[in-house]
Amino acid sequence: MARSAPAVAAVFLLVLALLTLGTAQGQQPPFGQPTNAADAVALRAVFQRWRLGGNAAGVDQCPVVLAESFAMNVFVGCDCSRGGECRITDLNVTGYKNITEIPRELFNLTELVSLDLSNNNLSGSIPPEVGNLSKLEIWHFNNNNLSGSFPHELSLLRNLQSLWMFDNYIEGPIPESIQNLTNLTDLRIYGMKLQGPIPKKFSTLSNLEVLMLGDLEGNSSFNFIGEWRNLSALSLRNCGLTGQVTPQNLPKLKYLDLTRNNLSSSIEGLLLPYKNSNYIYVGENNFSGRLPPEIIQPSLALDVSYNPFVYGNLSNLVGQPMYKFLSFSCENVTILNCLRMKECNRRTLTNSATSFAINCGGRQIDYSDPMPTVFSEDSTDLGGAGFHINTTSHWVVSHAGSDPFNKSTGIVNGSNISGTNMPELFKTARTSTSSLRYYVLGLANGNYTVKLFFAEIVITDGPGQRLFDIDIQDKNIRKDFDITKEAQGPRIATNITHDVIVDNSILVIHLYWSGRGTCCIPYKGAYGPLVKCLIFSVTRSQEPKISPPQAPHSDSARQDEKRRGVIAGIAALCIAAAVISSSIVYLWWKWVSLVKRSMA
Ligand SMILES: *[C@@H]1O[C@H](CO)[C@@H](O)[C@H](O)[C@H]1NC(C)=O
Ligand SMILES: *[C@@H]1O[C@H](CO)[C@@H](O)[C@H](O)[C@H]1NC(C)=O
Ligand SMILES: *[C@@H]1O[C@H](CO)[C@@H](O)[C@H](O)[C@H]1NC(C)=O
Ligand SMILES: *[C@@H]1O[C@H](CO)[C@@H](O)[C@H](O)[C@H]1NC(C)=O
Ligand SMILES: *[C@@H]1O[C@H](CO)[C@@H](O)[C@H](O)[C@H]1NC(C)=O
Ligand SMILES: *[C@@H]1O[C@H](CO)[C@@H](O)[C@H](O)[C@H]1NC(C)=O
Ligand SMILES: *[C@@H]1O[C@H](CO)[C@@H](O)[C@H](O)[C@H]1NC(C)=O
Ligand SMILES: *[C@@H]1O[C@H](CO)[C@@H](O)[C@H](O)[C@H]1NC(C)=O
Ligand SMILES: *[C@@H]1O[C@H](CO)[C@@H](O)[C@H](O)[C@H]1NC(C)=O
Ligand SMILES: *[C@@H]1O[C@H](CO)[C@@H](O)[C@H](O)[C@H]1NC(C)=O
Ligand SMILES: *[C@@H]1O[C@H](CO)[C@@H](O)[C@H](O)[C@H]1NC(C)=O
Ligand SMILES: CC(=O)N[C@H]1CO[C@H](CO)[C@@H](O)[C@@H]1O
Repeated sequence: MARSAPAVAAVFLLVLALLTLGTAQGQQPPFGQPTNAADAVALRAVFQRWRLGGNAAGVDQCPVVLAESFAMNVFVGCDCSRGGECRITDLNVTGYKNITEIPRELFNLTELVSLDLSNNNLSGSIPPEVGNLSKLEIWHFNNNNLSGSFPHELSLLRNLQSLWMFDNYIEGPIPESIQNLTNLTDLRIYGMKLQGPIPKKFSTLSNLEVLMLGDLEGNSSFNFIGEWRNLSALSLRNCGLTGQVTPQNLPKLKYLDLTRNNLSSSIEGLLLPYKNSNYIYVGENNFSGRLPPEIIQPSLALDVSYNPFVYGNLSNLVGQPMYKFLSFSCENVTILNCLRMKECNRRTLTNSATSFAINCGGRQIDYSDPMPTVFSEDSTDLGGAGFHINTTSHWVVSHAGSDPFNKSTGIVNGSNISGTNMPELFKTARTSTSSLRYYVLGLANGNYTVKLFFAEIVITDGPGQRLFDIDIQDKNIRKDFDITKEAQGPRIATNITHDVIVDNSILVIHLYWSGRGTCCIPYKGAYGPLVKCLIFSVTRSQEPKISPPQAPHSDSARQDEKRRGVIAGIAALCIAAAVISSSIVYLWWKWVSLVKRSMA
């Protein structure tokens, strides 16, 4: 193939940069050593199919490195240690949304040890020829559009150590044959359409360090955990797990996420063995019993919320610094007692604010236009799990979640937001890698219009994608919501409107991650929901009927029960990883009704 001098020079410079950075393989070839002819033919064919023509120039001489942006990368690495020619051992092509197929020629590169095709737009099913790549140790194809059933040929890849296949559309059962991959240290399968049960034989994967399974249909029981001495992160969110959790010997466990399953057993028995962990998320299950006080310590982010039978005493913790690490249902009486907000249900309409707003992740801002509104401050760092209560305005923000591999403060900044006449509000945001809930308490019962405002200020460049779900009043209103798509670009404000009925004086808005969207672009943990503003107002209904809020000691036990159920989980609901970045919650509350009332 003819090559122009500038192309050679460019490749040379890139190679130099790579060598200088020392990011490549241990066995760096001396520059200019030829690539094995068959490998070169195969790779050139692959690059032609992907129209990565510029890079094909370097195919005969390894390595090839091209970074078009921080997330769009092409890298070819070689092993030249055997007999003068280089075999291609590494291939990374990531971040190309115009790459939609896996060329068959790729499977001629049988010496591949590491193959990273994540964050492209690959579709169709995984070709059976993948079984030819028997030397693979790393195979990442997460964040694509692959479908079909779980590739059985995977079990031929006996040397696999790291397998990332999350966020695709692969369906069907998880095959038992994964048990054959005994060298696996890092297995991540979630955000797809797979069915449980999780094969019991997973327990034989004794080298696991990271296991992340999630979003499975059907039920699984907790019987696949082995003697995983090196396991540091275990995430089994939304896996349909039922029954008891049997205590396991996982001495290195630092991160445990069992959110949104149906597990029952004593919370004490579950937590105590892991009291030296850093993150424990076990919300939305059926655990029971007393929360052991010794587990509550500043080094642990804990979420035990929405476990109706768990109880403990929170009141002595409110106001303590450590309480920001907690996220759990309070004493089963009612959390309002613990939060000293008993009176909020008794608020009368005349005491109510005429408008109500929150500036998520930011300071208080007063607006007079388009309508007079004070955006309440919401800048508390909620750590890995926590909640903030505004007792004067009667709202609560609750967050649970953290990326196992990346700490984040939960608050991010952005700038240059267009499409809004309130750009000031879009400068900050609250983030959470799992779930974020906003509660507004003491509302007059009636029909409300909720308006949610968004703008993507984190994933503003390149191929990263944020997808999250939105529930209002426990009802899902959006699945895989994509702000950038909705707004037709990053840094552009958008909004959605939804009508709800408030019948127990509480409005709950829940934003959560359900396993989809990129995990690591532009940085690890940059996934999950993001919200700018919420506006509440009574609907445009002709004559909104405002019923007085229930008194706390209502005769209606059922009503009380319902309220307790909702409030008790006040702090967490860590359903999934929610990055609420750049969020402003703008609660415009009862404005219409009050205007109507005062006019009447
Ligand atoms: C791939 O390998 C097969 C034989 O194993 C060969 O027939 C074919 O030409 C190769 N294709 C490329 C593009 O290398
Ligand atoms: C994908 O985009 C890159 C530029 O970013 C371009 O070089 C390549 O030719 C495109 N590939 C396809 C298949 O269109
Ligand atoms: C290639 O991909 C592997 C697996 O994701 C990664 O560990 C490695 O750092 C990447 N190499 C380069 C040079 O991008
Ligand atoms: C991914 O590929 C499909 C075709 O398979 C195309 O319709 C879609 O627009 C592509 N996605 C992106 C983000 O480019
Ligand atoms: C996934 O691929 C299908 C075609 O197989 C296409 O219609 C769809 O748009 C793709 N989805 C995305 C998100 O690119
Ligand atoms: C697994 O890892 C061990 C030690 O690194 C290695 O000797 C072995 O070849 C690998 N492959 C299989 C299939 O066990
Ligand atoms: C792989 O695991 C299955 C059980 O799921 C077993 O029947 C099969 O013999 C194993 N294959 C190999 C090659 O060991
Ligand atoms: C809280 O629940 C536990 C167990 O269900 C029960 O024993 C206890 O009496 C309850 N406490 C209160 C104050 O209701
Ligand atoms: C609660 O919100 C009001 C504005 O609505 C604000 O003035 C007050 O400082 C907030 N309180 C706390 C504790 O954040
Ligand atoms: C909400 O979005 C619509 C377009 O979808 C826009 O016309 C409207 O001005 C937005 N509302 C606010 C208050 O920004
Ligand atoms: C609230 O909405 C429901 C159904 O959406 C309707 O039946 C009811 O009349 C509405 N109430 C008011 C006060 O507008
Ligand atoms: C050389 C080699 O192993 N080729 C195999 C690649 O995979 C296909 C499909 O599984 C097989 O048919 C080939 O024999």
